[in-house]
Amino acid sequence: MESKIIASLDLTDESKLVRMAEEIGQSVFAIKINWPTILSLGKGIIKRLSETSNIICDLKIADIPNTNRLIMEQIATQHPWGVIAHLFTGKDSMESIVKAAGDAKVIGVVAMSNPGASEYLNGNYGNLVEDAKSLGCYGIVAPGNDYNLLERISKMKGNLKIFSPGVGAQGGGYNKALLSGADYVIIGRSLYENPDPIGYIKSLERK
Ligand code: BMP
Repeated sequence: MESKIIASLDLTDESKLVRMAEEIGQSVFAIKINWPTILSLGKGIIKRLSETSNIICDLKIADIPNTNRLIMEQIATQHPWGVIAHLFTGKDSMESIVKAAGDAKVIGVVAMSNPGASEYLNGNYGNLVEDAKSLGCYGIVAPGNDYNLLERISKMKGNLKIFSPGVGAQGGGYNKALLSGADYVIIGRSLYENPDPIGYIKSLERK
């Protein structure tokens, strides 16, 4: 069965990152990389890691349409499997990303896993999910450590896939996130800091 785990390899040391990607890349659905990795190693790391797994670039793009297009065009040259962008900047900003994404799947953020996300962002998930559907997103990001919110979001997701971080280091549980509606679970520190990452992946999938 295809894995539902996305390994968030938030590493800045190239040899450590490549070693880990080679070790786990075929055992997970995808590897997600974020700003620290791309700032440290350059965008060429996207293509390099694509030899090991599907790569999702977590850039949380959140600017005016023209700047979003310029960012997306740079990333599209590396042909990642997917890219994460914000939806809160409005429909025009997301439209511009989807248009420039080429083959990359666009995943929009509708709610986040950190405690402060409840101050401004998470109350607006309803509008953001509707925008993700109508603007051609492939999926959405919703927290895997807030089961109640995740369930509410999953009831309105339509054909969108839900990608859920917040599992492991941020307190969420792998099975609980899946039972609450996640299609894929994003796991960072508890996986890449584990001395036996493959054993950890297997232990999650066995439960
Ligand atoms: P960790 O499992 O180590 O907490 O990492 C989670 C990863 O998911 C990080 O790369 C973080 O930036 C990202 N993330 C998150 O934690 N919460 C969100 O709401 C959205 C994210 O992209």
